[in-house]
Amino acid sequence: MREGLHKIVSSDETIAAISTPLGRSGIGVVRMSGREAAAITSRLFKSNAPNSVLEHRKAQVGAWMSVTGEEIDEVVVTLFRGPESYTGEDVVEISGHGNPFILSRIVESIRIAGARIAAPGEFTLRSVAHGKMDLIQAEAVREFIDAQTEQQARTALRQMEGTVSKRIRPHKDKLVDVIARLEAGIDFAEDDVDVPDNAAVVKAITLISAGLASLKDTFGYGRILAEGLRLAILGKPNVGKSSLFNRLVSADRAIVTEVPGTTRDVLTETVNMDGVPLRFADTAGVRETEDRIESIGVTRTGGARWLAGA
Ligand SMILES: Nc1nc2c(ncn2[C@@H]2O[C@H](COP(=O)(O)OP(=O)(O)O)[C@@H](O)[C@H]2O)c(=O)[nH]1
Ligand SMILES: [Mg+2]
Repeated sequence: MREGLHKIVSSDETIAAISTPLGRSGIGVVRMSGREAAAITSRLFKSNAPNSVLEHRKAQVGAWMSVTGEEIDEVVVTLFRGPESYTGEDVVEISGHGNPFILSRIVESIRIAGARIAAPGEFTLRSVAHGKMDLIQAEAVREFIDAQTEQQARTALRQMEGTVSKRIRPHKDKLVDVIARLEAGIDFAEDDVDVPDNAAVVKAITLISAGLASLKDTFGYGRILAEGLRLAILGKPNVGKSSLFNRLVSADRAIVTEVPGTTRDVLTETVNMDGVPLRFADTAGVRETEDRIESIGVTRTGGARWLAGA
């Protein structure tokens, strides 16, 4: 797989992108990765310290210039020499001021100097291609960034650090071993090589399969933790759905009255329950109605059933 990814990732190209959200903040980071990263930095960055050279993991303060020699921002630049970097290639992190317009100008200067704009997830893709992390860990990076609760963050962090990969590896190694034995059996069928007997192969696969099944059992919980649960409150009108919803989300979100058919839209609210994000949906309830607006709500309640995965 790694060989395959290597083909997708052309290491000839140096990529750059803004790595922090597009908003105003104290600092904003532009990241650049690839063969030309250090050379482009030497060309566009003027360190405040005279005669300074770019060094692995050493932060330097200075001016980031446009290709025409105009100062764009005062920045801190850090070089990470491959393979000791996020992507495994030379990486330069440029911390400028958190202004999207300024950061875009920095990226543009890098592009003119020979890099191209990175596609979403491309830094992580390169990291996988260069064996810095596997796909399971790459997925965890996204989950970690998306985490909304402490529990989610903790789980994603463990996965990012390779806990899940370590649990899968033994199964994979055993499978590769079976494949190797089978292929040897085919390649040397006519020679006098010890060919594994079918019973032994079946036994090995059965064992692997059982191991994978128990691993799969932990997947459901992991997925709930990562994605949260969606839960719709369904029932006849005026039975107290909205009251229950308000209690569950600890807010006066839905209007409660003694008049049946008060709720007409699907209301949703997410609460953190022991680290699992629970998304509750209050619905119009299920009934035949003459009221045009309520009937739209009732139709949406049908949609909410799907939302709850029921
Ligand atoms: N007696 C009693 N009334 C309730 C209870 N929960 C809600 N109600 C009342 O029932 C009426 C309908 O409640 P609501 O939450 O709007 O029901 P929904 O139509 O299912 O959303 C309101 O007048 C509430 O005050 C309960 O547990 N006991
Ligand atoms: Mg209601």
